Amino acid sequence: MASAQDLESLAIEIAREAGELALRRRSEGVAIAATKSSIADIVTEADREVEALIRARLSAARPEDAFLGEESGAEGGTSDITWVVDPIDGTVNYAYGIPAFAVSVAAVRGEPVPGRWEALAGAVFHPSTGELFRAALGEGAWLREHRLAVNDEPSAAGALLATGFGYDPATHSGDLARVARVMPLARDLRRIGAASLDLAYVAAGRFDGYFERGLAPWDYAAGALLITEAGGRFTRIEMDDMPSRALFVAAGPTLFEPLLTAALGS
Ligand code: LIP
Repeated sequence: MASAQDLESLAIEIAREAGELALRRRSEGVAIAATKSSIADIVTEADREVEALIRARLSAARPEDAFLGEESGAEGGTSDITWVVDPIDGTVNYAYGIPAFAVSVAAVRGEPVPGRWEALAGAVFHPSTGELFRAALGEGAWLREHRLAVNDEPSAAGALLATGFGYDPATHSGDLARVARVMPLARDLRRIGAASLDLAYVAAGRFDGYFERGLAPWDYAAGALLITEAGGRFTRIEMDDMPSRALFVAAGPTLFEPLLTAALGS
């Protein structure tokens, strides 16, 4: 039975190799392969190639495990481990040449259903900076040899928050109303365009908090573990108007409840 640290080591190794491939393909020029949920929701040939590499490495190392990836979907396994993978998180940034994209690899235990699984290990690799954020359950979150900790001493100036918006224009008015409700808590707002990096930055204390609706499981599976292993709180709440487009909130213990209350609008 592999330990969480064994799974973390594999996630690190694969995320780094996958990220280096993504960076090489970016330098060679990026081709849009298709659109998905909307015309704005694109997939590049590199997304598909990088995910194929990750699947091949995982299948070779742990053939009994299940897989859930953004581009190739789900494949069952015979162990109780599922790998939840976003090969290039921040695909639009990647296509435009903005160096804010990451490879997110997580190993979860139990049902491969968001909210029901237990994350055991995760790695978020930012190829453009070489930063690799990693965590194993109960072993803390790390960047290189630096142990990560959320910022739990909000500034008198307010919180530095991050958010994102969905690909469906019909969701933007509700998302902007949420921003308006949250802004009284904030000194400023950042919108990187890659949830896994947003979450890694909350874990590292670079953001005080994060909120967004509509993330896919692969966007946050690794980042959520980084945050909880860095002393933060993370929640996924299904909203009445569209349960499939859950609200995600992450922050240090002090900011979490006020941020959640404002984001919910209750
Ligand atoms: C992206 C997320 C980002 C969100 C974007 C998109 P993708 O994931 O990481 O936070 O705001 O709309 O969902 O599509 O680049 O893998």
